[in-house]
Amino acid sequence: MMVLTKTLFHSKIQNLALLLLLFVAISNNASADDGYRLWLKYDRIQNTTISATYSKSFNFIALSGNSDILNNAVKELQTGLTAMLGKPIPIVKTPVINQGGIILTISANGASGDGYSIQMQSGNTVITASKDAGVLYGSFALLRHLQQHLPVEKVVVQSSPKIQLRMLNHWDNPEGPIERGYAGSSLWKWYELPETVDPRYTDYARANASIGINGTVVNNVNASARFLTAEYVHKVAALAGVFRKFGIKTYLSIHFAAPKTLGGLKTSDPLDPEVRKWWIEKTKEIYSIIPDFGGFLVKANSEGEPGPQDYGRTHADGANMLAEALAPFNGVVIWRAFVYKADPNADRFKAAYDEFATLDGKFAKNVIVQVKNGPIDFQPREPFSPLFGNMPRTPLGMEFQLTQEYLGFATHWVYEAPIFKECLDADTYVKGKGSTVATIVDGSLHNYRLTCMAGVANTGSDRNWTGNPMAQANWYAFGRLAWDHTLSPEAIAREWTQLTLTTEPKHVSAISDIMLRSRDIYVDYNTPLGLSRPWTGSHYAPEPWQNRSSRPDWTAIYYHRADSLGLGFDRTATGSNALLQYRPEVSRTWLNAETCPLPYLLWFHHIPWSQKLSSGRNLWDELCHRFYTGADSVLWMQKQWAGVASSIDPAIHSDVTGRLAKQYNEAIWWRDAWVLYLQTFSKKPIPAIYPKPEKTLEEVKKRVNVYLMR
Ligand code: BDP
Repeated sequence: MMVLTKTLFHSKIQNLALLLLLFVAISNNASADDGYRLWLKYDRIQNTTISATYSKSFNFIALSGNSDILNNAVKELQTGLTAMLGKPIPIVKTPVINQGGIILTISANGASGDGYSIQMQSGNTVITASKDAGVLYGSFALLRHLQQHLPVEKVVVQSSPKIQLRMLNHWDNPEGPIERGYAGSSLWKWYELPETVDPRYTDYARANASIGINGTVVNNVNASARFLTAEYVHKVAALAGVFRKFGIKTYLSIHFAAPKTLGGLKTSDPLDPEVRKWWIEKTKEIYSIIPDFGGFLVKANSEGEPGPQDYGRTHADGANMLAEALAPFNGVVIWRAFVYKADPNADRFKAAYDEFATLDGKFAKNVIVQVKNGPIDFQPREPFSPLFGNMPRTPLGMEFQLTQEYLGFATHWVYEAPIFKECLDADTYVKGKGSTVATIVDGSLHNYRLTCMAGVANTGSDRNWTGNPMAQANWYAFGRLAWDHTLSPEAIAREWTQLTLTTEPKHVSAISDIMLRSRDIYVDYNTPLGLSRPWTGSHYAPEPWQNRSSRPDWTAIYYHRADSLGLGFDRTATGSNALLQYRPEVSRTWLNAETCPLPYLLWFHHIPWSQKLSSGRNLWDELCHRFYTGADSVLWMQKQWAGVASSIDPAIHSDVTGRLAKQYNEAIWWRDAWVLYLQTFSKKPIPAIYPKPEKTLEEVKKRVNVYLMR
């Protein structure tokens, strides 16, 4: 009897345990997060003390004005607060005294431009701005504050963006694929537009507005003229109709030869009166359909795209022709400086400066020249572009790349804020110490009338927007830095983690640690000591042996210059002398191989294999050290990530776990590719403390080929 009871008892316990497991499984499943909500999660606040305090402070939302943007601000606050506090928040016309609520006001005395202030007055939280968009940004700032569970009274702030045009550049093609996109296909369903407007466009706009982004270029810089047809402009207008309700202007990339290809003219020469007329008419047509259209983004005479030089004209001639057409509508031309000619003797590093610096002061008032952060092409680490500081009379915009073209696509976890920040904080010395790139881009150094920061988007049709859920942080960080470039990568990492993943303090620190180290780890197993690899092929796995192409600067060997003597690109006076494009205060340390910081060494010097470096190791040993420790550090990332499992949504946790496992395997593969290839020149052994690669160089090469064939 006793035995039976015991058995029954045990089986009851087992059943209970099973039920509990089932409940956990169901609730886990119910909470399974597909990443769609990004950082706008508004999960119910579990901490009862915090929830109770917030509940007392937020009992209503009072709005006096009426506009789409203001209504969206109210809607966002209402949705966010209701979800976080689990109680309805009414919208009222007049604030209820001493009840605790949010008051949204427009006032000419509000913060300038798109800025906002948040103050506490008579127990209410008052958001004031001079423009509707400012109120929207202030509302998102308040929600961000609460999502981080910070004390209400600490929300008091006055904030204005440092950059006027804070834009995403989508490299989306009309048929759906995204150039260098790794998160599915285009968000824009051109085949459905304009009749069907996907609700996802609204969520896209919300996400952007929440981080201050106020412009979007919807199509690829390698532009199809199709976007200028009336049919497509109407499709774009449908998108613009959604975006403007969130303070976002819509822009188009244009095909410079459109007058010929679309308009049937004999030429697209920017000085031809018929061509000018064609652009004027086309621009008028666009504005008649999209009255608040932002302007044109242009890639011209670059990588085979047509441009003014096809007619012996300059970039300024081309830009000014478009500026003339846009000026009556306050539209802008964003003219890209990403150019490099197919010259076997040239150094691609120098190309943009050589073509643009002499045009300083020759651009019309509504032209911005958009410069990539580095002189080559979105490499994992590049020195800042020497154009910054050398065009004082031309507004220069910054172009960063969020999509991970050279950063391991959607597999490798690389937090990009340190890349952006490194460039923004770099000192150009053009007006003495403190002339940072940021002060040039924000217009304060040269008093630019127009300021712009663009991020090449990493979004796509994947449910979680960015493929790798951790890449959402790069979109987030870009927006936050475009608003305020003084924010630190660490502050942004912590903020994003709290909004998106967890508020558990230890885990916030652990995740931020991974994020902050991730770029250096990637550089170590991919392009250490200033190597770069912008060659054709997959743009994914390193293929340092790649030596054949239609032009030399589309091979790998052009960039690393490995030979029996050493490694690296000599850009001093004995080489291409590209360092001359920087101020002496900048180039001084870089010119000398002894003083050049190791992260930039091979950008500027051809270093003998046996040369001793400041680390105490010789070049070959230092390279091995970097490649091996870089790859091994991915194990650390995995361990760190495993340690936060308890506070991360299981679906997201296992997604990232899988990606990290792949990242580790690929880090080993990439390490081996470089080490085995470079060893054919250095003829030196891999230091004994490191395991020998399991594969031969030939085997590694085959693996890369197989990858490319997929
Ligand atoms: C390169 C990309 C290419 C872009 C080009 C650009 O590989 O797809 O079209 O930049 O920025 O990095 O125009």
